[in-house]
Amino acid sequence: MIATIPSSLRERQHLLIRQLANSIEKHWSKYLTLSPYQIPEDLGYIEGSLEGEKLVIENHCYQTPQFRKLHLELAQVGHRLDILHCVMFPRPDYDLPIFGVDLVGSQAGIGAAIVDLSPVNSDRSLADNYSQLLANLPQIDFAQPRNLPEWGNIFSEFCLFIRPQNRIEEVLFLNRVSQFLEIHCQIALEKSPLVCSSKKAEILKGQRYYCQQQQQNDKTRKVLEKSLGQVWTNRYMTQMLFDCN
Ligand code: BLA
Repeated sequence: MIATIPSSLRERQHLLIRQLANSIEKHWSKYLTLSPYQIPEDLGYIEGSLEGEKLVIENHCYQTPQFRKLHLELAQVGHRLDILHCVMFPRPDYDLPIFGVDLVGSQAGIGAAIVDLSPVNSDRSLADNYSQLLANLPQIDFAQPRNLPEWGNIFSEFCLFIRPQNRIEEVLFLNRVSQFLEIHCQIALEKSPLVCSSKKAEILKGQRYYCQQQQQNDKTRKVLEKSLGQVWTNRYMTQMLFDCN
């Protein structure tokens, strides 16, 4: 008898999620020197179905000399909701912004697509090299930009938050994320670690604030709580999604 090997979640997910997951991993392996990352015990692959609907979560994590954690998460709720979440946390001795992307889709299409390079220094602005390269990207006029929630003060002026209207806009979003990743990986590779301990402390503080704000996303919390319950959700949001030691 041949055992059936469950296919990776992404094969069953929305096309844009599959393509973005592949693109992120392609950039990571092209530019960065990846090592394994120890995922907290029992948080790597999760299945939960407290209130009926089954939630499946698959995590892929790495570390590199510049990044303490590269996190790509794919999740599916029943046949209703497909999610991609990705965050690149720099080590505190690297003066780099936090790259983050979130896609939330249903059968009706992708409802939320957000990407940013979020500054973590005390004046919450991106360094000149980032600002110049990002400002030089050709302007794209998406038909349905979305407004950031209140906790979204962590995002930069280059944050892109939209509801893609069609396949053309999905591909434009995919390409824009790829441009963000290329800029970010190339700048990261040129960086040397900081020696100034007060600058490191400033960065750590900024990363903690980023995590605190993201933990206030009630939409993420609700989806997780329905399947995993409050205790697990809290642990997952503070130790896996937005941990900051
Ligand atoms: C929105 N995130 C959402 C929404 C859901 C999730 C259901 C609402 C979608 C909508 O309004 O159309 C759910 N996202 C999840 C879940 C996970 C997830 C369950 O990642 C993980 C298991 N969120 C991030 C990152 C960013 C982010 C890295 O994880 C940004 C870089 C942003 N998600 C983000 C924002 C919203 C959102 C800004 C809109 C929130 C709002 O409008 O209130």
